[in-house]
Amino acid sequence: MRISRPVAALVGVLAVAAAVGAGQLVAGLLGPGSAPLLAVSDAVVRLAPAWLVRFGEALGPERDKLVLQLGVGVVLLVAAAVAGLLSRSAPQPGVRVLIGLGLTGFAAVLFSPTFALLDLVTPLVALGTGIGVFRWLHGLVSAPGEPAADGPSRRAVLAGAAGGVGLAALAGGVGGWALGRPAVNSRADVTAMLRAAPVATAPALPPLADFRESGTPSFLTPNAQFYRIDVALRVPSLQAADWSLRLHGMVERELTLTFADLMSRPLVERDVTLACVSNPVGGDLISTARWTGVELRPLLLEAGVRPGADQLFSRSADGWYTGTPLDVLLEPDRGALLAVGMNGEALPPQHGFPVRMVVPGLYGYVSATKWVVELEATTFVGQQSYWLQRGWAERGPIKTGCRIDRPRPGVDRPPAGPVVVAGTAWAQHTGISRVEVRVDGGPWQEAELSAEVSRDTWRMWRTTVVLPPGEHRVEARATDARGVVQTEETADPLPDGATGWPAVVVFTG
Ligand SMILES: Nc1nc2c(c(=O)[nH]1)N[C@H]1C(S)=C(S)[C@@H](COP(=O)(O)O)O[C@H]1N2
Ligand SMILES: [Mo]
Repeated sequence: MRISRPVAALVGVLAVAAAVGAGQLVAGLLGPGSAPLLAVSDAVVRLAPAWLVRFGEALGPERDKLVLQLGVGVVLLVAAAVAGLLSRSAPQPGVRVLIGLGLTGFAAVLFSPTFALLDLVTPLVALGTGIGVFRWLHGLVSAPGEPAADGPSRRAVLAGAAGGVGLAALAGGVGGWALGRPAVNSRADVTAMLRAAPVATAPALPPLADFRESGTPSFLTPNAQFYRIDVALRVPSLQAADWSLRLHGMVERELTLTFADLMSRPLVERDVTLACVSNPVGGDLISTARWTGVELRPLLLEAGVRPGADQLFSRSADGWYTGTPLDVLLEPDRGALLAVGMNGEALPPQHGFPVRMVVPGLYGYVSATKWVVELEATTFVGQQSYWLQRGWAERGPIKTGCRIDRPRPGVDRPPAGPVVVAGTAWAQHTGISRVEVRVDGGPWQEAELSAEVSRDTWRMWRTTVVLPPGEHRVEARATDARGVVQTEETADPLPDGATGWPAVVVFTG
């Protein structure tokens, strides 16, 4: 008997839903790296052309990930319906489609950068569930003749089966999500450890570290507002107790550190402004935190980096990887950290719990590895980092820059007369010595600077300009502590960071 089209499609969709639900449940037990759906989305990110990934980054780290997962979900839904529709008479064609989908998930898990052998169980369970449910439902709806007169109608049997499978799939998905949730307790423990630990604390912030009342950001960015950039579709949920870091490669002595080893080393606190290379002029992919952590340089010295090594390659639990120039990390006063704390608490999951790298003066993409689990002394010739492979520069020193935070174009419409212009400026690891503002291409006027906290952090500025009624273009430029003025030449973020003087158009009236 031929199954009607809608019923056939429903059988396919239910079978795939059951497969995904089973996969999520097993992934919750075995680890997120084994979830086939996630692995497929992840593979899409890895194989996507650079322009697509950049576009994704422009959408914002949360939205692009959601869009990608939805896209994969829609493709899967269509494939599931097709599997059903091809099987209106016999189950075999649909089963073949399911096997195709299953193999895709299998391959994605197998070639995932975080692959472990046990992870293969998940796509196998998902595939087995999918085929089993498909065959069972198919048999149910294509059985010849009506069921016994006193039994439930075919429609009722089908509705019952559909509801049951749907609910089981949902329960599997929710169960897997709950099992795989980030290590909440472990974070609370680390926060408590940090509060009790002997930390060489950073000095208290001076009273005028920011000009918030004039519209600048706060000097320290609250963790919830700290910009976020990464390619992790699912935040790794490592427990601190399970974490370890291997330092190996071109070194005299390989080191392996557990979280307890790390915490037993001298802990320091350091204010550092992190910036993303893809931040456009005027953008907000820049934030500052008070990081607590262990100095990286003594660890490198202990391991004994061999001559010839010029890159410290770092890998994260989610399979991302980058390379940091070793000469920078080995500078006696660079102050690179393996950070465990951020503004007085354990790192938030999205910012690298339990351990990340922080290197003052370098863009995040070459230095700020979150969820770091491996460090390898190597050469730039020998290994290429994730973003280098996608066209970004090898070394990523942060370029001197500034941003105008007030007035906000299109939002603030100050009355003609004196208008406060305020913002932030940065030249990490060098420091800011001057910020100037000009109106409509007129003479530069020097702005007041906030108290300097450290040369590794941003510095706020403000000044008052007199604006006649009408439209005005306000520009700013920063000068670093060596006297070098930020370049006027405009450049795109790709390949090594945007440049140009920020400008806002203001209407007074
Ligand atoms: N594991 C991992 N670490 C990563 C990234 C990533 O994609 N994966 N992105 C880097 C980039 S490009 C930046 S700008 C910083 C951002 O750190 P944040 O999200 O804590 O602000 O993290 C870096 N560390
Ligand atoms: Mo970045």
